[in-house]
Order: sequence, then C-alpha cells, then structure tokens
Amino acid sequence: MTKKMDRRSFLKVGGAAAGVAVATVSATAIPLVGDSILQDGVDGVSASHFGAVKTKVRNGRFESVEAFEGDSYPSTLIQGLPARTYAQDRILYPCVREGYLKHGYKSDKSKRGSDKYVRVSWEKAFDLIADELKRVYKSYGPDAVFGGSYGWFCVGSLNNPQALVGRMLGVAGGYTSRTLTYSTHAIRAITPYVTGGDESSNQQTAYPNLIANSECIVFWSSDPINTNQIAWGVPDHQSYEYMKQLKAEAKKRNIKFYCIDPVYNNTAMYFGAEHIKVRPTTDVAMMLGMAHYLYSENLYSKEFVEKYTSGFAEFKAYLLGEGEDKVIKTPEWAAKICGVEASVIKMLAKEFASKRTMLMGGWGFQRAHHGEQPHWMLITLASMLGQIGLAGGGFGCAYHYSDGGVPAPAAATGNPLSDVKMGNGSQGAAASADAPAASPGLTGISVNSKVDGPWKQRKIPVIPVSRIVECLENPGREILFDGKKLTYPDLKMAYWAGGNPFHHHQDRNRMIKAWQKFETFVVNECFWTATARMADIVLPATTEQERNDITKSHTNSYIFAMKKAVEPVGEAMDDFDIFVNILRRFSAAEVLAFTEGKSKMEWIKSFYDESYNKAKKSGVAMPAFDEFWEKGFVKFETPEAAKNFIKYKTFRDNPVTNRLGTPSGKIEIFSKKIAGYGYKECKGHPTWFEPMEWLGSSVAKEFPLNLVSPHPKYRLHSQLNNTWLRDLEEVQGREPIWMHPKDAAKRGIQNGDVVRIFNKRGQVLGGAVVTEAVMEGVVRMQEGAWYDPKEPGKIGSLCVHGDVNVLIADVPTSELAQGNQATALVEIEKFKGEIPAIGIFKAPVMKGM
Ligand SMILES: Nc1nc2c(c(=O)[nH]1)N[C@H]1C(S)=C(S)[C@@H](COP(=O)(O)OP(=O)(O)OC[C@H]3O[C@@H](n4cnc5c(=O)[nH]c(N)nc54)[C@H](O)[C@@H]3O)O[C@H]1N2
Ligand SMILES: Nc1nc2c(c(=O)[nH]1)N[C@H]1C(S)=C(S)[C@@H](COP(=O)(O)OP(=O)(O)OC[C@H]3O[C@@H](n4cnc5c(=O)[nH]c(N)nc54)[C@H](O)[C@@H]3O)O[C@H]1N2
Ligand SMILES: [Mo]
Repeated sequence: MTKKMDRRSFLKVGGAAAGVAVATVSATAIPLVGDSILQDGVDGVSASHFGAVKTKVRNGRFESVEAFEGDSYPSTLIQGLPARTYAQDRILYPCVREGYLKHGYKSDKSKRGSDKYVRVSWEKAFDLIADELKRVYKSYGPDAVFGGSYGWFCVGSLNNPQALVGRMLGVAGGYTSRTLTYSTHAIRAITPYVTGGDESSNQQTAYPNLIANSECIVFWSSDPINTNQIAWGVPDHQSYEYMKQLKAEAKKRNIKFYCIDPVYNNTAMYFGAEHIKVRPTTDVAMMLGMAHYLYSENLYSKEFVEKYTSGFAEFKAYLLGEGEDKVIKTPEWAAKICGVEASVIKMLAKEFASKRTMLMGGWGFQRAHHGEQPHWMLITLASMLGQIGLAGGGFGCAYHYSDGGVPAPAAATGNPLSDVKMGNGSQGAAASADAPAASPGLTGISVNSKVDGPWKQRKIPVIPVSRIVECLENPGREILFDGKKLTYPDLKMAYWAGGNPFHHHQDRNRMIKAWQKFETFVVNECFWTATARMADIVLPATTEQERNDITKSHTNSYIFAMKKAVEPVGEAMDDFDIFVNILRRFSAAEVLAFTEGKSKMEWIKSFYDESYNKAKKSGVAMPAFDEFWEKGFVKFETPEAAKNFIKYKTFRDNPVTNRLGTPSGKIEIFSKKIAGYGYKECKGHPTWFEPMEWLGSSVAKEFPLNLVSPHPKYRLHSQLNNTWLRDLEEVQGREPIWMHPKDAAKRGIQNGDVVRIFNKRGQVLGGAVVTEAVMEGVVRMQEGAWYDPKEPGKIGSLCVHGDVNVLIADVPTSELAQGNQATALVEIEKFKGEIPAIGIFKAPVMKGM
C-alpha cells in the first residue's frame, strides 16, 4: 500500500479484509489505525513549560509528541501534552453550579463542591459574568473583585490568562491584584535589603566557570536535576548538559558535592553527594553554628567582611551571645536544634573555607515559618567564606530554576511577562549586564491597555499573594507588610484564569470555609481541577496546542512559533476570546481597549516584529515573520563573554563604582531599614527563630513526623496529574509518601501500604514508599496531587488521593514577606478498611445527564 492511497480506498481494503460492509462506515467518523501509521498527517511546532515540541497530528487528533531538535535532554513531561488534551476531565462546555444558576450571588456557598453543574450556552455564561461584575462594582466598588489569579498557566506571549484576566478586569472596572509568588515569597522580599537585588532571578555564575574552578558544590535545599525539567518560559534543558560536564569534571578533579537536605534528592543521587541530614526548617541554626566556628577559629575572611559588607558587628554580637538572647551560637548549640552533629558542622565550615566552594541555595527552605532568614543567613555565611565574586565560588540561589547558570544571550527584555506587574514578572530570565545583547527577547500582552480611557487612571491595589484566605477572613484588617501598612479589602467576587488555588494554597479546610465569603467565583480552566469544582461559573479554556501563539526559551536562546495543532476539544475557547466576549457586555470602547484593535494573529506578529526591530538595531539578523512562522523557531547565539560570567565580580573588583543597590552599597548583614520596622519575627540581622511546628516543638509530641512537600518529578505542580504520567509514581493510585524504615516499622507500615496522614488541620491518604532517602523523623510528599475529598465540599473530609496542602498551615512567614509555608508536623497510620476509589480524574456528573 502506498502513502498516496486515499482514505476511502484504504477503508475499502481494510473493511473488505475484515469482512465489514464498508458503505455504512464514514471515513471521518471512524478513523482507522492505518491512518495514523500511513497518513502523513500534520507536524507542527509548539511549546510548553516542559520544552518545545513537535506535535504529531493524525486523524485530526493530537496523538503524540516529539521533542524539539534543539532540546538535547527532553523531559518525559512533554509526553503528558497529548494525553491531557483528551483527558476524561476536560471541561467541554460552559457550566454553572445548580444553586448559583437558581439563586445567583445569594446561593448557598456551602454547596460548592457538592452541587451538580448545569450546562449553559456561552452567551448565557457571558451574560451572567458581565451582570455580576456590574453588580459588584456598583454595590462594593472595584476592590471587591479579586483578579490576582496566581498560577502557572501555559506559555505564550498572547494567551497569558493571568495578564488577560487583569486586563479585562482593569478595563471593566478595576480589581484587587497580588504581589510576590508562592515560589519565592520570602527570598524576593528579603534579598533586596541584603544585596540590593532579587537573588531568585539574577544571573548565576556560569556553569563553565564552575566546571573549571569549583572544588566543592553544596546543594542546600536545592534539587536542580528535578526542578530544571521545567521553566517559567520554555526550558531548552541546556543545564543538563552542563551538569553532565560538571559530573565528568568532578571525577577528574575530585570536586566534592554535599546535599544539605532532609531528603537525599534527585540531584544528590546524580552527583553521589554526601548527605547532610538537617531537620526541616532548622538550617539557620546550622549556619549560625558554622558562622560561630569560622569566627572563633579565625577561619573567616575578615577582608571580605570589612570591605564588602555592612553590619557584621551587630551580627557578631548576636552570634557571640552578647545580644538580647544571651545565647552563644556554637556548633554544639546548633547541633541540638538541627540534628547535624557539631563535629560535622565544624568539618563543613572548615571544608567550605579551605576549598573554592559554591553554595547553591534552593527555595525549599524559604517556604517555612520565618522563611526570610535562610537566604539572608546563607549570604552572610558566603560573605564570611569570602569567595563571592571569585571564580567557582560564592553563592547562587537560582541554579535549580529555568536553566539557571546556563550561559545565555542577554536580552533587552528578559521575560514575556516583564510588564505584568503581578509578581511573576521577576521570575524571568536574567539578563547579564556583562554579556553583550545577542537576543532581543520577546515581550507579551500587557496587563494594562495602551488605549486611553478611564481604565488608565485606575489604581490596582495588591495583597501579598499567599494572604488571600486571611484577607477573606478579615476584611478591613490592617497588616504589616515589608515596611508598609496595608488594609485588606472586602472581597466579594474572584475570577481565576490559569492557576489552581485549591492546589497551591495551604490549609485546604480553612480555605474552603473562607472561600464561602466570595459571593461569586468564576474560573476559566481546561480541566475539572479541584478549583474548577469549587467555582460557580466554569468556562472551558483551550490548551496550548489548540491555538496559535509565540513564546521564547527562558534562556533567550530561541523564539518559538506555537502553531495550533488541533481544533479545541468540546466548546473550549481561548481565554483572550472569553474576555473579549465579556467586555462586549460593557461597550465597544471596552472591547477596543482590550484588543487595541488587533486580531490574535496580529498581536502575535506584533510581538515578533518588536523583537525583529530591536534585533536589527543591535545588528542581530532575524528572518521576517512569515519565514519564522514557517520554520517554527529562531535561534540566538550565546556570546563568549557569557560563558565566564561570575556573579558579583564587578562589585568585588570595584565596590565603589559598582556599589550594590542597598543603602550602604554593600552586602547588608545588618539592615537598619529592617531593624527600623521593629518587627517581632524579622530583626535587623539573620536570626534563628523557633518555627511554629518543627521536630523540637511541643506539637511534635502529638504529631512527631516532619512533613516536607517539595516539587513533583512527573508533574508541574498539579498539571499533568490527570495523565498516565501519574502511573509512573503513584502507589495504589495515591500520591507517594516517603518514610524512613524505622518510622514505618514503628507504625507497622510496609512499602506499598495505603496510609492515612493527619494532623489538626486535616487528613489525606498516601501510598507508603519506605526508603532511607528520607531522614528519620521526616516524611516527604510532593505538592500538587489533586485534592479528592471523599465528601466533596465538606470541611474536614478525607482527601483520598493525597493533596499535601490539606496538612500544611496557612500562617505567614513574618511581617516582612507575609509568605507561605510548605512543611508541617503530622502523624501517620496504616489505613484500615476498604480503600476508597479515586473520583477526581473524571468530569463531574452534570444535572440532567
Ligand atoms: N505544599 C506546597 N504547596 C505549594 C508549593 C510547595 O512547594 N509545597 N509550591 C508553590 C509554588 S512554588 C507554586 S509556583 C504554586 C503553583 O500553583 P499553580 O501554578 O496554581 O499550579 P498549577 O498546577 O501549575 O496550576 C495551573 C493551572 O492553570 C491551568 N491552565 C493551564 N493553561 C491554561 C490556559 O491556557 N488557560 C486557563 N484558563 N488555564 C490554564 C492548568 O490546567 C492548571 O490547573 O504552588 C505552590 N504550593
Ligand atoms: N519537575 C518539576 N520541576 C519544577 C516544578 C515542578 O512542579 N515540577 N516547579 C517549579 C517551580 S514553580 C518552582 S518555584 C521551583 C521550586 O524549586 P525549589 O523550591 O528549590 O524546589 P523544592 O523541590 O520545593 O525544594 C528543593 C529541596 O528543598 C528541600 N527542603 C525542603 N525543606 C527543607 C529545609 O527545611 N531545609 C533544607 N535544607 N532543605 C529542605 C527538599 O527536600 C528539596 O530537595 O521548581 C520548579 N521546577
Ligand atoms: Mo513556584
């Protein structure tokens, strides 16, 4: 059979062979397997947070995917893209919760989660939303609508639901937004005071420099082998090539690796790192012990501290017990808190001081009570080691994220979201001032309209992103936040697009109750997530492969075309079109303000043309749009200078001309500004504060296991959990929970058992993985397993699948960042009785269907 044979003749042959009456079979309705093997189909280019891809379309279906040719280390996660398209829990048409359809904003909110849904037309859904927005604006004012809509949505410069929802609400009448992120809440709030910048997103000392010069590399709460699978933009996974080279070089030069973490994580396993088992949320005590040893043994760099830092004297007084608490922070004192022996603390201090050492700080330990302290203390420790600004030494807090440390072309604008002032913007790729621009970057749709109108004057207030529940519970309350005072608005309505708060936020049961304060909750989603199931109005959104767009790699090495591979599933609509339709219920002026008179393809082309013009000015050649679109990508070269970039080298070379952006121009070990705030839980220098729940606290008597909740291997948070990828890891259909063999034995738990994990906040099921990779007393359950309550909507219900955020407290880090936590104390028992079925990965039953 030749490839030329058309569908009909192929059908005849196939049908005849099978003895079927062919005439009654419609070729389009019943695609045959032969079609997918023999038909050429349409291969397109698209992209995702997991990598750029080639989409394989056969039989009108997005059947499979191949990695983009420029991605040498593609992640398995891309395999979830076709699978999720046809997931059983795709939202197929607009739906309204039954009680809401009957009673509108006066409905019984406690029915969220248990009410049935009713299918409605798009027109009806748009009318409901527009009318409700108008009512809320009129009755309560613009601040009553929450449009902060945090989350990791798709990639794409145009189809950015977060920017679009803000843009729509801004034009319609205004809204309350949010600041900072669940990722970097504490580090981003604290490090501007310490180094004058955001240490979560600036340029890291480049890998080639580490490979040539480092003698010791420390993964401190950091797991780059896992977390670099994804990027905020598109990953090109160049970091894996460099990690491979680093490992090869380590063999030759005997580079030493340490993993300071309660868990022997993926990266530790890859590099064969020595595991330093630190109790969760006690790293600051450990670092203080090291600092004390360095000071008392005169192993610290006095020159560095004097020339490049400010406030060491105040810190020293605290370290030596001359401050208020009168506690001397010896290694022996630290050992009692952090569980690492004093001799090991001393050994590490000596080793880091004697070798060229790079401290790679991840972000796990800043998602904790007093999460501002670990990075401040890490930078203080690095200052005492005196290697900041030297080849292969110092510190970096973004190696684990979005190909951090990869030498990359600098860009005039790093991030497609750079003008989205909602916190996520600064997670963008860092542009090195030292490297010449070789990529123009790529911008994207802005949250603010450029068209003149009343929306331009609107002030958009913000709350710290993780304080949403506290805000709902306490309208009008004044809180302290980062040196300012802020009053919580009285929220009545929320519109979420591109995030999953019923995954990402902590203390699920408290959250369900607080959410009842919203009179109306609207969600645009592709899938029936826990969040969609709590909504009053649910609108089906397209996935990335069902629409055209444009995006770039996080490193600025590529601009990618994202070509629509298939027609939207069901009635799914692009977020862009959803918002245009809502604004049609206002007036033509609002619609124009939103679209600026451009079609979607014109927007896409305009982003490209902007880059094209920028590139042209700096002498970089780019193909014209049509040629680019046809080919699918443009590549940008990495300048040689970027390969040897050393963070803070220019500052070290000349701290006067290259002063930091702090008041003293130096690294602030003591911050007068912070001290001046007079906060109880964040002082003028890095401080050990006892967290609300840790292994040394009284709560541990009842709940003796310290749970940590790092980022998942086979998901991006909750994304892709509704695909077969979950089968690669789940235990009896539950999210795995790692337990040390001794902790398991004490409880009669065996590998593969279904267990109940509980504390005062709630209870979830998990599947036990008994392993020494987690230290005794600690258990590990990844964030992002879909919340699947046995009794939906009921506060306190058992989550049968393993949403870790049922167990974690929603208590802010401190008055400074007001950030989120990711650890908790729990108890675990073997689950008795019949194991409940999983219900979350199917669409809910519709009223009348
Ligand atoms: N316990 C604990 N909790 C945590 C963390 C932790 O470490 N531990 N980590 C925190 C961190 S760092 C983060 S960043 C957050 C992540 O929290 P989220 O970003 O909220 O999590 P995601 O699962 O990525 O949710 C994104 C949602 O957007 C939807 N989506 C994708 N594309 C589109 C689109 O085009 N249109 C629309 N309308 N929707 C779309 C997806 O289907 C998905 O449901 O979680 C935080 N929560
Ligand atoms: N595959 C995959 N990659 C991702 C993501 C994903 O969901 N999946 N999410 C992305 C996002 S949004 C973000 S923000 C980043 C997150 O990046 P990170 O926040 O750095 O990642 P985590 O996995 O939360 O934590 C890293 C390590 O910290 C450890 N840890 C936890 N608590 C403590 C502690 O108290 N002390 C010490 N020393 N170690 C501790 C954990 O065991 C883990 O090994 O990852 C990104 N990459
Ligand atoms: Mo994150």
